[in-house]
Amino acid sequence: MDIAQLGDRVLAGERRALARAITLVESSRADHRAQAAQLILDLSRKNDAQAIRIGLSGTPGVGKSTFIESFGMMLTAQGLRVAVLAVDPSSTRSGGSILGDKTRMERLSRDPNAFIRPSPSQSHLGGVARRTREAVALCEAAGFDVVLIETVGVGQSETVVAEMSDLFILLLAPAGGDELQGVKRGIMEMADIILVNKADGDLKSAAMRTCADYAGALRLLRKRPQDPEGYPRAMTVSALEENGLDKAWEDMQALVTWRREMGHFAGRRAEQAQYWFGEEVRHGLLAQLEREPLKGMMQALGARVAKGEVTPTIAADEIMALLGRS
Ligand SMILES: Nc1nc2c(ncn2[C@@H]2O[C@H](COP(=O)(O)OP(=O)(O)OP(=O)(O)O)[C@@H](O)[C@H]2O)c(=O)[nH]1
Ligand SMILES: [Mg+2]
Repeated sequence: MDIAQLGDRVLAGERRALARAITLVESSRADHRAQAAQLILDLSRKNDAQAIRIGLSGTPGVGKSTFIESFGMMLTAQGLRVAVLAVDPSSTRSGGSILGDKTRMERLSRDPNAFIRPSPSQSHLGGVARRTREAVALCEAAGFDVVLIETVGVGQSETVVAEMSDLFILLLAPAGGDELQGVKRGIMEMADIILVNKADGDLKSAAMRTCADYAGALRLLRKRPQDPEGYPRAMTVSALEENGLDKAWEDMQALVTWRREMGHFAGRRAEQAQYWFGEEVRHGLLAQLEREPLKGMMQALGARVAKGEVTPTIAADEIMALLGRS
């Protein structure tokens, strides 16, 4: 495969080249990894277009797919090009994976200004995440104005998506009671905008109450340097009736503009690059333990530890010494 040529076609915004490039970065074959790394490097040198990367998280059924379809259609109607990617924490999750969802996002998937890419099926979140991050960079190089990265909110996936996004949006459903739906504090602290969805019909007043509760909770959080006055904020939307989406987009743009002017936008991307560097190193070290010769040595030393012939600490030091040398 001619990597330089593939890169040029991605830069020209060719969808088939983009799809092919994403397949390349998703491959775990060593030769593909090397080509993918070259491709990403080439593109990072040649491309200076910046998309707004929007991470979107929410529990199953909250309306992520419906929101992405409505919100995406609104953006393409404004002449913007929209890419949709997903980070799936598990390959076996029930409910709609974004692939099954292509049917649900029927209008958007037929829109020539939209590009929808299902999540790579892999059980290891870290592996999927690293590749999705590269897929984001590819979409950006292909000239998409907005890249939406969806994740269902379980485990570590929100953190991973927040680390590849300029904006992190939390989608919530109207709560029955007055409890804060058990959204973890750590997740709240990552959110730039909370959208309480389904603010329509019978659910409207519950949505408004829930929104007020979350607005209150957000005000209690420690102020972050990357936020202007009034952010992070909570608002109601109806993905189904397409209400409040224009306002949500306006607020997202205002936040991005402010962060760009204040240097937080570039600053955050720089921090994220460091985060992913650390992740790659950690992942690489762990991968060494799964390969020979270290794999066999781990087993042999493990057996000796079990028999009491060597202490866990000294055995671990032996492995660490080998890692240092390899
Ligand atoms: N009333 C109302 N229902 C909605 C709204 N948005 C989504 N729904 C409904 O909620 C259900 C779940 O919507 P989805 O968009 O599939 O939710 P999701 O978050 O993608 O769900 P998973 O993919 O399973 O995680 C569907 O029956 C939607 O029609 C809304 O704004 N108002
Ligand atoms: Mg869905």
